[in-house]
Amino acid sequence: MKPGIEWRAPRADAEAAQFAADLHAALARTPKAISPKYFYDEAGSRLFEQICELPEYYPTHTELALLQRHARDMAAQMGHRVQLVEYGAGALRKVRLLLGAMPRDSVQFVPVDISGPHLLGACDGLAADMPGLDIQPLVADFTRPHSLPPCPAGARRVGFFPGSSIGNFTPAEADAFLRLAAGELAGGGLLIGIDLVKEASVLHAAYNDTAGVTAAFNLNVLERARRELGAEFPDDGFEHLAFYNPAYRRIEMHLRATRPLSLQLDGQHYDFHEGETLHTEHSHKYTVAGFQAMAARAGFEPGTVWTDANGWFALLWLRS
Ligand code: AVJ
Repeated sequence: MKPGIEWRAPRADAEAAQFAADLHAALARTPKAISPKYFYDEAGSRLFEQICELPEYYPTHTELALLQRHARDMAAQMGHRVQLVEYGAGALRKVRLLLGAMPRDSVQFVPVDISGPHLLGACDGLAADMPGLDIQPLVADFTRPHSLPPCPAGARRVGFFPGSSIGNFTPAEADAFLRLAAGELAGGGLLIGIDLVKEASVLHAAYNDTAGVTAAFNLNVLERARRELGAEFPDDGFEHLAFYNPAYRRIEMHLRATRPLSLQLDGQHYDFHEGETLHTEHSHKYTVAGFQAMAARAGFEPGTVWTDANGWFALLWLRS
C-alpha cells in the first residue's frame, strides 16, 4: 500500500466538504458570491496558466519584463544576506529571475503555499536548476498566522509577493495581510507586484479575452461543483461577465444566469432570476501613492518603484 494515497484521500474529502459548505453559503447570501480560491483546482490552475500567456492579459508579461530588467537592482535593495519568503509561491517562475541575481550562497529561499504537492514539485524543479540553493518550503495559508523557519544568522528576512495577487483581497484583507507581513519581515522589506489603475478599455480586454480563456476559467468554478459535488444546472445556464467597477477601482467577475433557472446542490434548490449573478472574483487596482499609503499604515516605509513605460503594473519595494 502506498502511504501517499492514504494521506491524500482524507484531505481531498475535507476539501470537498469545505467547498460544499462554502458553495451553499455563497448561494444562500444576497447577492450571491463565492471566494475566488475555488477557481484553482487542476483544470482551473491550467486555465490560469493559459490566461498568463494571453496577449490581452498584460499583468504577467509586464511584471516578468520588469523582473528581467531590474532583478539586480531589486536584489541589491533586499541586501546581501537574505531569507527570501515568497507568499503564495505557485510555480516559482518569477522568483527564479530574482534568485538568479543573488549569489547562491547568500540566500535562503522559503516559498510558502497552501498546495503541498504542487509546492514540493516546484521546489524539486528549482533545486535541480539551482544546485546548492538552500530551499525551505512551508506548506501553509500565508494569510493566517504561520511560523517561518528562523532567519539564518546575519541575514535579513525579506518578502516577495508578485502577480498582483493582493488584488484579490478586499482593502480590509489587504490591510490585514500587510500588517502580518510587516511584523514578520521587521528589519527587512517586501517586494510586491500591484496592478495599476488604468483606462477601462485595457482592463476590459484583459478580462474578456477573444479566445474565451477567462470565460472558461470563470465558468470552471461551477463545472468543478458539478464534477466534485454533483451540482446540477443547465449546460448553457451561465455566462461569463467581467467589468471594471470604477467606484471600487476593481474588476468584478460574475457568472450570470442566461434565463430563470435553478441550481441543485445536495437536494437544495437555489433559484436565479434571469440576469442574476454569482460574484466570483474582484481584482483591485491601485495607484502607487494609494498603495504606499496603505502600506505605510501597516508599518512599511516606501522605497524604490519599478514600473513599465505605460504605467500599467508596478513592483514596489517597501521597507519594514
Ligand atoms: C491571480 C488574482 C492576480 O486578478 O488578474 C486573471 C486572476 N482572474 N483573470 C487577476 C485572474 C481573471 C488574477 N490574479
